[in-house]
Amino acid sequence: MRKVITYGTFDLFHKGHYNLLKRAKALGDYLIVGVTTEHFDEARGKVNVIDPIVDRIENVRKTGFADQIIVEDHDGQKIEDIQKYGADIFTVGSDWVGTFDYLKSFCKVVYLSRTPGVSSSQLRNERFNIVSIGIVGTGRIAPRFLSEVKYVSGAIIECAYNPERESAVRFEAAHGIRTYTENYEGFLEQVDAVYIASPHETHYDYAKRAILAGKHVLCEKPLTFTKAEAEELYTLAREHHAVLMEGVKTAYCPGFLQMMNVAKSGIIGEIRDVEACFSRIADIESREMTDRIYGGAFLEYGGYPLLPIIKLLGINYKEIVIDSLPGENGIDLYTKIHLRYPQGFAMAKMGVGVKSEGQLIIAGTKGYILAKSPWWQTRKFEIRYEDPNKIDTYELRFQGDGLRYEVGDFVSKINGRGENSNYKLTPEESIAMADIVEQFLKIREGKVS
Ligand code: C2G
Repeated sequence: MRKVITYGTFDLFHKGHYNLLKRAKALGDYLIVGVTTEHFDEARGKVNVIDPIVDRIENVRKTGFADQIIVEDHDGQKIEDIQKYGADIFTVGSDWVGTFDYLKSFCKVVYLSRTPGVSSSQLRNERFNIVSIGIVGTGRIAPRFLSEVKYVSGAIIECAYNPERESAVRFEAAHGIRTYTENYEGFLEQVDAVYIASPHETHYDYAKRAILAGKHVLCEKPLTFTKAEAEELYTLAREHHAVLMEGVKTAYCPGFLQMMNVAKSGIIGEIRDVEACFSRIADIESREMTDRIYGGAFLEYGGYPLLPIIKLLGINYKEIVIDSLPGENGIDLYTKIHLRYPQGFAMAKMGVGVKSEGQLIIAGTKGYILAKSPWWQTRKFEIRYEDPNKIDTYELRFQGDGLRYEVGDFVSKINGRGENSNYKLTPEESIAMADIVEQFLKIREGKVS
Protein backbone atom coordinates (compact mmCIF):
# COMPACT_ATOMS: atom_id res chain seq x y z
CA MET A 1 0.00 0.00 0.00
CA ARG A 2 1.42 3.37 -1.02
CA LYS A 3 0.81 6.02 1.59
CA VAL A 4 0.67 9.68 0.58
CA ILE A 5 0.83 12.59 3.01
CA THR A 6 0.00 16.27 2.42
CA TYR A 7 -0.53 19.35 4.55
CA GLY A 8 -2.38 22.61 4.41
CA THR A 9 -4.44 25.22 6.18
CA PHE A 10 -7.45 24.71 3.87
CA ASP A 11 -8.97 28.03 4.88
CA LEU A 12 -12.16 29.04 3.01
CA PHE A 13 -12.05 25.65 1.27
CA HIS A 14 -11.99 26.06 -2.49
CA LYS A 15 -11.56 24.28 -5.81
CA GLY A 16 -7.75 24.48 -5.62
CA HIS A 17 -7.77 22.56 -2.34
CA TYR A 18 -10.22 20.01 -3.75
CA ASN A 19 -8.10 19.38 -6.85
CA LEU A 20 -4.94 19.10 -4.80
CA LEU A 21 -6.47 16.49 -2.50
CA LYS A 22 -7.92 14.56 -5.43
CA ARG A 23 -4.55 14.36 -7.18
CA ALA A 24 -2.75 13.62 -3.94
CA LYS A 25 -5.04 10.66 -3.35
CA ALA A 26 -4.45 9.46 -6.92
CA LEU A 27 -0.69 9.28 -6.22
CA GLY A 28 -1.21 6.26 -3.96
CA ASP A 29 -3.71 4.12 -2.06
CA TYR A 30 -4.02 5.89 1.26
CA LEU A 31 -4.05 9.62 1.89
CA ILE A 32 -3.11 11.34 5.14
CA VAL A 33 -3.94 15.04 5.35
CA GLY A 34 -2.36 17.28 7.97
CA VAL A 35 -4.44 20.36 8.81
CA THR A 36 -2.57 23.21 10.50
CA THR A 37 -3.55 24.78 13.82
CA GLU A 38 -4.04 28.53 14.09
CA HIS A 39 -1.01 28.70 16.36
CA PHE A 40 1.19 27.02 13.80
CA ASP A 41 -0.13 29.21 11.00
CA GLU A 42 0.48 32.29 13.05
CA ALA A 43 4.06 31.14 13.64
CA ARG A 44 4.63 30.78 9.90
CA GLY A 45 3.22 34.23 9.22
CA LYS A 46 -0.44 33.50 8.43
CA VAL A 47 -2.12 35.77 10.97
CA ASN A 48 -5.49 35.98 9.31
CA VAL A 49 -6.91 32.48 8.97
CA ILE A 50 -10.67 32.73 9.12
CA ASP A 51 -12.24 29.27 9.47
CA PRO A 52 -11.76 27.53 12.81
CA ILE A 53 -9.75 24.30 12.66
CA VAL A 54 -12.82 22.09 13.19
CA ASP A 55 -14.45 23.57 10.08
CA ARG A 56 -11.23 23.23 8.07
CA ILE A 57 -10.95 19.56 9.08
CA GLU A 58 -14.61 18.99 8.26
CA ASN A 59 -14.16 20.48 4.79
CA VAL A 60 -11.23 18.16 4.09
CA ARG A 61 -13.23 15.19 5.39
CA LYS A 62 -16.22 16.01 3.19
CA THR A 63 -14.14 15.64 0.02
CA GLY A 64 -13.92 11.92 0.75
CA PHE A 65 -10.28 11.79 -0.38
CA ALA A 66 -8.64 11.70 3.04
CA ASP A 67 -8.28 8.31 4.68
CA GLN A 68 -6.82 9.90 7.78
CA ILE A 69 -6.72 13.48 9.01
CA ILE A 70 -4.10 14.69 11.46
CA VAL A 71 -3.29 18.06 12.97
CA GLU A 72 -0.04 19.87 12.24
CA ASP A 73 1.11 22.11 15.04
CA HIS A 74 4.89 22.39 15.03
CA ASP A 75 8.02 22.75 12.93
CA GLY A 76 9.73 19.49 12.19
CA GLN A 77 6.48 17.56 12.42
CA LYS A 78 6.50 16.55 8.76
CA ILE A 79 9.56 14.32 9.28
CA GLU A 80 8.02 12.87 12.43
CA ASP A 81 4.77 12.09 10.62
CA ILE A 82 6.45 10.56 7.57
CA GLN A 83 8.32 8.20 9.87
CA LYS A 84 5.43 7.56 12.24
CA TYR A 85 2.87 6.79 9.54
CA GLY A 86 5.35 5.25 7.09
CA ALA A 87 4.46 7.65 4.27
CA ASP A 88 5.95 6.84 0.86
CA ILE A 89 5.14 10.14 -0.83
CA PHE A 90 4.96 13.69 0.46
CA THR A 91 3.04 16.06 -1.80
CA VAL A 92 2.11 19.72 -1.81
CA GLY A 93 1.22 22.41 -4.35
CA SER A 94 3.75 23.86 -6.76
CA ASP A 95 3.84 27.15 -4.83
CA TRP A 96 6.20 25.29 -2.51
CA VAL A 97 8.65 23.96 -5.11
CA GLY A 98 12.03 23.47 -3.47
CA THR A 99 10.91 24.21 0.10
CA PHE A 100 10.34 20.60 1.01
CA ASP A 101 13.26 19.02 -0.85
CA TYR A 102 14.78 18.25 2.55
CA LEU A 103 12.12 15.56 2.95
CA LYS A 104 13.62 13.62 0.04
CA SER A 105 15.84 11.68 2.40
CA PHE A 106 12.69 10.33 4.08
CA CYS A 107 10.30 9.70 1.18
CA LYS A 108 9.49 10.73 -2.38
CA VAL A 109 8.52 14.42 -2.76
CA VAL A 110 6.01 15.45 -5.43
CA TYR A 111 5.02 19.04 -6.16
CA LEU A 112 1.61 19.08 -7.84
CA SER A 113 0.76 22.01 -10.08
CA ARG A 114 -1.49 24.57 -8.43
CA THR A 115 -4.98 25.27 -9.67
CA PRO A 116 -4.70 28.70 -11.25
CA GLY A 117 -6.94 31.64 -10.40
CA VAL A 118 -8.04 30.70 -6.91
CA SER A 119 -6.52 31.14 -3.46
CA SER A 120 -7.62 31.58 0.13
CA SER A 121 -6.07 35.06 0.24
CA GLN A 122 -8.07 36.11 -2.79
CA LEU A 123 -11.28 34.74 -1.23
CA ARG A 124 -10.54 36.51 2.03
CA ASN A 125 -10.12 39.73 0.12
CA GLU A 126 -13.35 39.20 -1.79
CA ARG A 127 -15.28 38.39 1.32
CA PHE A 128 -13.92 41.30 3.30
CA ASN A 129 -13.14 44.68 1.93
CA ILE A 130 -9.48 45.50 1.84
CA VAL A 131 -8.93 48.15 4.47
CA SER A 132 -6.94 51.06 3.15
CA ILE A 133 -4.92 52.71 5.87
CA GLY A 134 -3.38 56.16 5.99
CA ILE A 135 -0.45 56.79 8.29
CA VAL A 136 -0.45 60.02 10.25
CA GLY A 137 3.10 60.96 11.16
CA THR A 138 6.12 59.73 9.26
CA GLY A 139 8.69 59.56 12.03
CA ARG A 140 10.41 56.59 13.61
CA ILE A 141 7.45 54.21 13.94
CA ALA A 142 5.94 54.62 10.47
CA PRO A 143 8.55 52.51 8.58
CA ARG A 144 8.16 49.72 11.16
CA PHE A 145 4.43 49.85 10.66
CA LEU A 146 4.89 49.50 6.90
CA SER A 147 6.95 46.36 7.20
CA GLU A 148 4.59 44.80 9.73
CA VAL A 149 1.41 45.45 7.74
CA LYS A 150 2.79 43.18 5.02
CA TYR A 151 2.00 40.24 7.30
CA VAL A 152 -1.64 41.20 7.65
CA SER A 153 -3.64 40.41 4.58
CA GLY A 154 -6.68 42.52 3.89
CA ALA A 155 -4.90 45.80 4.61
CA ILE A 156 -2.95 48.17 2.41
CA ILE A 157 -1.17 51.40 3.12
CA GLU A 158 -2.73 53.97 0.85
CA CYS A 159 -0.96 57.18 1.81
CA ALA A 160 0.56 59.16 4.65
CA TYR A 161 0.23 62.59 6.19
CA ASN A 162 2.73 64.88 7.85
CA PRO A 163 2.52 68.67 7.89
CA GLU A 164 6.31 68.81 8.28
CA ARG A 165 7.31 68.99 4.66
CA GLU A 166 10.87 67.76 5.09
CA SER A 167 9.88 64.54 6.88
CA ALA A 168 7.02 63.98 4.41
CA VAL A 169 9.28 64.32 1.37
CA ARG A 170 11.85 61.98 2.90
CA PHE A 171 9.19 59.37 3.69
CA GLU A 172 7.60 59.55 0.25
CA ALA A 173 10.98 59.16 -1.44
CA ALA A 174 12.08 56.26 0.77
CA HIS A 175 8.87 54.25 0.65
CA GLY A 176 7.06 55.35 -2.47
CA ILE A 177 3.94 56.26 -0.52
CA ARG A 178 2.06 59.40 -1.40
CA THR A 179 2.47 61.73 1.57
CA TYR A 180 0.18 64.70 2.12
CA THR A 181 1.49 67.77 3.89
CA GLU A 182 -1.67 69.81 4.11
CA ASN A 183 -5.42 69.32 4.08
CA TYR A 184 -5.82 66.54 6.65
CA GLU A 185 -9.50 66.14 5.73
CA GLY A 186 -8.54 65.63 2.07
CA PHE A 187 -6.06 62.97 3.16
CA LEU A 188 -8.79 61.28 5.22
CA GLU A 189 -11.01 61.04 2.16
CA GLN A 190 -8.48 58.67 0.57
CA VAL A 191 -8.67 56.02 3.30
CA ASP A 192 -10.92 53.79 5.43
CA ALA A 193 -8.73 53.97 8.49
CA VAL A 194 -5.77 55.80 10.00
CA TYR A 195 -2.81 54.76 12.08
CA ILE A 196 -1.75 57.73 14.19
CA ALA A 197 1.96 57.77 14.97
CA SER A 198 2.49 61.51 15.21
CA PRO A 199 3.83 63.40 18.27
CA HIS A 200 1.81 62.71 21.43
CA GLU A 201 0.24 66.14 21.66
CA THR A 202 -1.41 65.72 18.25
CA HIS A 203 -3.08 62.33 18.88
CA TYR A 204 -6.37 63.60 20.25
CA ASP A 205 -7.00 66.12 17.49
CA TYR A 206 -6.05 63.80 14.62
CA ALA A 207 -8.07 60.94 16.13
CA LYS A 208 -11.13 63.09 16.69
CA ARG A 209 -11.15 64.54 13.18
CA ALA A 210 -10.70 61.06 11.70
CA ILE A 211 -13.59 59.63 13.72
CA LEU A 212 -15.82 62.58 12.78
CA ALA A 213 -15.04 61.78 9.15
CA GLY A 214 -16.20 58.20 9.81
CA LYS A 215 -12.72 56.68 9.71
CA HIS A 216 -11.42 53.90 11.94
CA VAL A 217 -8.53 54.85 14.20
CA LEU A 218 -5.58 52.96 15.56
CA CYS A 219 -3.72 55.48 17.69
CA GLU A 220 -0.31 55.15 19.30
CA LYS A 221 -0.16 55.58 23.04
CA PRO A 222 -0.88 57.79 24.89
CA LEU A 223 -4.26 58.18 23.21
CA THR A 224 -4.99 61.46 25.03
CA PHE A 225 -3.74 63.54 27.95
CA THR A 226 -7.03 63.60 29.85
CA LYS A 227 -9.68 61.13 30.89
CA ALA A 228 -12.44 63.32 29.48
CA GLU A 229 -10.81 63.41 26.05
CA ALA A 230 -10.42 59.63 25.96
CA GLU A 231 -14.06 59.19 27.00
CA GLU A 232 -15.11 61.64 24.33
CA LEU A 233 -13.19 59.77 21.63
CA TYR A 234 -14.66 56.37 22.55
CA THR A 235 -18.16 57.88 22.66
CA LEU A 236 -17.67 59.55 19.28
CA ALA A 237 -16.31 56.31 17.83
CA ARG A 238 -19.41 54.45 18.99
CA GLU A 239 -21.68 57.11 17.53
CA HIS A 240 -19.85 57.10 14.19
CA HIS A 241 -19.53 53.29 14.03
CA ALA A 242 -15.79 53.66 13.89
CA VAL A 243 -13.30 51.29 15.45
CA LEU A 244 -11.02 53.08 17.90
CA MET A 245 -8.03 51.26 19.34
CA GLU A 246 -5.14 52.47 21.43
CA GLY A 247 -1.92 50.96 20.15
CA VAL A 248 -0.38 49.56 23.30
CA LYS A 249 1.09 46.82 21.20
CA THR A 250 1.89 44.39 24.02
CA ALA A 251 -1.85 44.14 24.74
CA TYR A 252 -2.45 42.38 21.43
CA CYS A 253 0.44 39.91 21.51
CA PRO A 254 -0.44 36.24 21.94
CA GLY A 255 2.27 35.56 24.52
CA PHE A 256 1.23 38.46 26.71
CA LEU A 257 -2.42 37.43 26.48
CA GLN A 258 -1.50 33.93 27.55
CA MET A 259 0.56 35.22 30.46
CA MET A 260 -2.42 37.30 31.65
CA ASN A 261 -4.71 34.28 31.37
CA VAL A 262 -2.31 32.02 33.24
CA ALA A 263 -1.99 34.67 35.96
CA LYS A 264 -5.77 34.82 36.29
CA SER A 265 -6.18 31.03 36.25
CA GLY A 266 -5.48 30.68 39.97
CA ILE A 267 -2.20 28.84 39.50
CA ILE A 268 -0.34 31.46 41.57
CA GLY A 269 -3.34 31.95 43.89
CA GLU A 270 -4.80 35.40 44.44
CA ILE A 271 -2.83 38.18 42.75
CA ARG A 272 -1.54 40.63 45.35
CA ASP A 273 1.23 42.58 43.65
CA VAL A 274 2.26 43.48 40.11
CA GLU A 275 5.61 45.12 39.52
CA ALA A 276 6.58 46.16 36.01
CA CYS A 277 9.50 48.13 34.68
CA PHE A 278 10.46 49.51 31.28
CA SER A 279 13.53 51.65 30.73
CA ARG A 280 15.43 52.73 27.66
CA ILE A 281 18.19 55.27 27.95
CA ALA A 282 17.36 57.90 25.38
CA ASP A 283 19.78 59.91 23.29
CA ILE A 284 20.49 63.27 24.90
CA GLU A 285 19.38 65.04 21.72
CA SER A 286 16.19 63.01 21.30
CA ARG A 287 12.68 64.31 21.62
CA GLU A 288 12.17 62.16 24.74
CA MET A 289 14.98 64.05 26.47
CA THR A 290 14.49 67.54 25.09
CA ASP A 291 10.75 68.10 24.78
CA ARG A 292 10.02 69.44 28.23
CA ILE A 293 6.26 69.23 27.78
CA TYR A 294 5.73 65.99 25.89
CA GLY A 295 9.01 64.14 26.37
CA GLY A 296 10.14 62.12 29.36
CA ALA A 297 9.85 58.56 30.57
CA PHE A 298 6.21 58.43 31.56
CA LEU A 299 4.63 59.80 28.38
CA GLU A 300 6.97 57.69 26.27
CA TYR A 301 6.77 54.36 28.03
CA GLY A 302 4.11 54.54 30.76
CA GLY A 303 1.67 52.43 28.73
CA TYR A 304 3.83 49.31 28.96
CA PRO A 305 4.22 48.88 32.72
CA LEU A 306 0.70 50.12 33.43
CA LEU A 307 -0.80 47.55 31.07
CA PRO A 308 -0.30 44.34 33.11
CA ILE A 309 -1.25 46.20 36.28
CA ILE A 310 -4.55 47.37 34.87
CA LYS A 311 -5.21 44.02 33.17
CA LEU A 312 -4.65 42.06 36.37
CA LEU A 313 -5.72 44.32 39.23
CA GLY A 314 -8.27 46.41 37.37
CA ILE A 315 -9.09 50.06 37.08
CA ASN A 316 -10.52 50.60 40.56
CA TYR A 317 -7.45 51.38 42.60
CA LYS A 318 -7.93 53.21 45.90
CA GLU A 319 -4.87 55.36 45.79
CA ILE A 320 -2.16 56.38 43.37
CA VAL A 321 1.22 57.93 44.10
CA ILE A 322 3.25 59.23 41.20
CA ASP A 323 6.82 60.26 41.77
CA SER A 324 9.46 61.33 39.28
CA LEU A 325 13.10 62.28 39.14
CA PRO A 326 13.12 65.33 36.88
CA GLY A 327 16.01 66.33 34.66
CA GLU A 328 17.25 69.92 34.50
CA ASN A 329 14.76 70.81 31.79
CA GLY A 330 11.84 69.33 33.74
CA ILE A 331 11.29 66.09 31.84
CA ASP A 332 10.95 62.99 34.03
CA LEU A 333 14.07 60.86 33.71
CA TYR A 334 12.60 58.17 35.88
CA THR A 335 9.06 57.74 37.18
CA LYS A 336 7.55 55.39 39.73
CA ILE A 337 3.83 54.91 40.07
CA HIS A 338 2.50 53.15 43.12
CA LEU A 339 -1.08 51.93 43.06
CA ARG A 340 -2.99 50.67 46.08
CA TYR A 341 -5.89 48.30 45.50
CA PRO A 342 -8.24 46.92 48.17
CA GLN A 343 -6.49 43.55 48.05
CA GLY A 344 -3.08 44.34 46.69
CA PHE A 345 -0.70 46.83 45.20
CA ALA A 346 1.31 47.56 42.15
CA MET A 347 4.36 49.45 41.00
CA ALA A 348 5.10 50.73 37.51
CA LYS A 349 8.58 52.08 36.79
CA MET A 350 9.81 53.70 33.61
CA GLY A 351 13.00 55.46 32.67
CA VAL A 352 14.67 57.37 29.85
CA GLY A 353 17.57 58.59 31.97
CA VAL A 354 17.80 55.75 34.50
CA LYS A 355 18.39 52.14 33.58
CA SER A 356 16.84 49.35 35.58
CA GLU A 357 15.97 45.68 35.16
CA GLY A 358 13.04 45.52 32.76
CA GLN A 359 11.06 42.78 34.37
CA LEU A 360 7.52 41.94 35.30
CA ILE A 361 6.68 40.15 38.53
CA ILE A 362 3.14 39.08 39.32
CA ALA A 363 3.01 37.95 42.92
CA GLY A 364 0.24 35.73 44.23
CA THR A 365 -0.66 33.87 47.39
CA LYS A 366 0.70 30.56 46.05
CA GLY A 367 3.54 31.61 43.76
CA TYR A 368 4.63 34.25 41.30
CA ILE A 369 5.14 34.84 37.61
CA LEU A 370 8.48 36.19 36.47
CA ALA A 371 8.83 37.58 32.96
CA LYS A 372 12.24 38.95 32.20
CA SER A 373 13.12 41.72 29.80
CA PRO A 374 11.73 42.17 27.21
CA TRP A 375 8.51 40.99 28.87
CA TRP A 376 6.57 43.51 26.72
CA GLN A 377 7.46 41.29 23.75
CA THR A 378 6.42 38.21 25.66
CA ARG A 379 8.42 35.21 24.48
CA LYS A 380 8.93 33.53 27.79
CA PHE A 381 7.71 33.58 31.38
CA GLU A 382 8.12 31.40 34.42
CA ILE A 383 5.91 30.39 37.27
CA ARG A 384 7.83 30.02 40.48
CA TYR A 385 6.84 28.73 43.87
CA GLU A 386 8.10 28.44 47.43
CA ASP A 387 10.09 25.40 46.35
CA PRO A 388 12.88 26.95 44.26
CA ASN A 389 13.34 23.71 42.33
CA LYS A 390 9.85 23.85 40.91
CA ILE A 391 9.72 26.23 37.96
CA ASP A 392 7.19 26.02 35.11
CA THR A 393 8.49 27.71 31.99
CA TYR A 394 6.30 28.94 29.15
CA GLU A 395 7.91 29.67 25.80
CA LEU A 396 5.80 31.63 23.37
CA ARG A 397 5.84 33.06 19.92
CA PHE A 398 6.39 36.67 19.12
CA GLN A 399 6.75 37.63 15.49
CA GLY A 400 8.55 40.63 14.08
CA ASP A 401 8.26 43.63 16.35
CA GLY A 402 4.72 42.69 17.35
CA LEU A 403 2.86 45.46 15.57
CA ARG A 404 1.28 42.92 13.21
CA TYR A 405 -0.88 41.57 16.03
CA GLU A 406 -2.50 44.91 16.78
CA VAL A 407 -2.92 45.65 13.08
CA GLY A 408 -4.45 42.19 12.55
CA ASP A 409 -6.91 42.89 15.35
CA PHE A 410 -7.70 46.32 13.95
CA VAL A 411 -8.49 44.94 10.49
CA SER A 412 -10.61 42.10 11.94
CA LYS A 413 -12.63 44.56 13.97
CA ILE A 414 -13.18 46.82 10.97
CA ASN A 415 -14.46 43.82 9.02
CA GLY A 416 -16.85 43.00 11.83
CA ARG A 417 -15.06 39.82 12.75
CA GLY A 418 -13.64 40.95 16.02
CA GLU A 419 -16.52 42.43 17.97
CA ASN A 420 -15.59 40.30 20.94
CA SER A 421 -11.91 41.07 20.78
CA ASN A 422 -12.20 44.30 22.76
CA TYR A 423 -11.09 42.32 25.79
CA LYS A 424 -7.44 42.73 24.78
CA LEU A 425 -7.58 46.40 25.72
CA THR A 426 -11.03 47.62 26.62
CA PRO A 427 -12.12 51.25 26.25
CA GLU A 428 -12.42 51.34 30.05
CA GLU A 429 -8.81 50.23 30.45
CA SER A 430 -7.63 52.71 27.85
CA ILE A 431 -9.60 55.50 29.58
CA ALA A 432 -8.09 54.48 32.93
CA MET A 433 -4.64 54.93 31.39
CA ALA A 434 -5.59 58.38 30.09
CA ASP A 435 -6.74 59.21 33.60
CA ILE A 436 -3.29 58.30 34.97
CA VAL A 437 -1.66 60.41 32.23
CA GLU A 438 -3.81 63.33 33.35
CA GLN A 439 -2.81 62.87 36.99
CA PHE A 440 0.85 62.61 36.02
CA LEU A 441 0.69 65.85 34.05
CA LYS A 442 -1.02 67.69 36.92
CA ILE A 443 1.60 66.57 39.41
CA ARG A 444 4.45 67.43 37.07
CA GLU A 445 3.02 70.87 36.40
CA GLY A 446 2.82 71.51 40.12
CA LYS A 447 6.44 70.52 40.62
CA VAL A 448 7.97 72.14 37.58
CA SER A 449 6.40 75.56 37.88
N1 C2G B 1 -3.34 24.76 -3.54
C1 C2G B 1 -3.48 24.47 -4.90
N2 C2G B 1 -4.07 25.39 -5.72
C2 C2G B 1 -4.51 26.57 -5.25
C3 C2G B 1 -4.39 26.88 -3.90
C4 C2G B 1 -3.80 25.95 -3.05
O1 C2G B 1 -3.08 23.40 -5.36
N3 C2G B 1 -5.06 27.43 -6.09
C5 C2G B 1 -2.69 23.80 -2.65
C6 C2G B 1 -1.45 24.32 -1.89
O2 C2G B 1 -0.32 24.32 -2.73
C7 C2G B 1 -1.33 23.31 -0.76
C8 C2G B 1 -2.81 23.01 -0.44
O3 C2G B 1 -3.56 23.41 -1.60
O4 C2G B 1 -0.72 22.13 -1.20
C9 C2G B 1 -3.28 23.74 0.80
O5 C2G B 1 -3.05 25.13 0.62
P1 C2G B 1 -3.09 26.14 1.86
O6 C2G B 1 -4.33 25.91 2.62
O7 C2G B 1 -2.79 27.49 1.36
O8 C2G B 1 -1.93 25.61 2.81
P2 C2G B 1 -0.39 25.93 2.69
O9 C2G B 1 -0.06 27.21 3.34
O10 C2G B 1 0.05 25.75 1.28
O11 C2G B 1 0.24 24.78 3.63
O12 C2G B 1 2.43 22.77 6.53
C10 C2G B 1 1.52 23.38 5.66
C11 C2G B 1 2.01 23.19 4.27
O13 C2G B 1 3.31 23.66 4.21
C12 C2G B 1 1.20 23.88 3.15
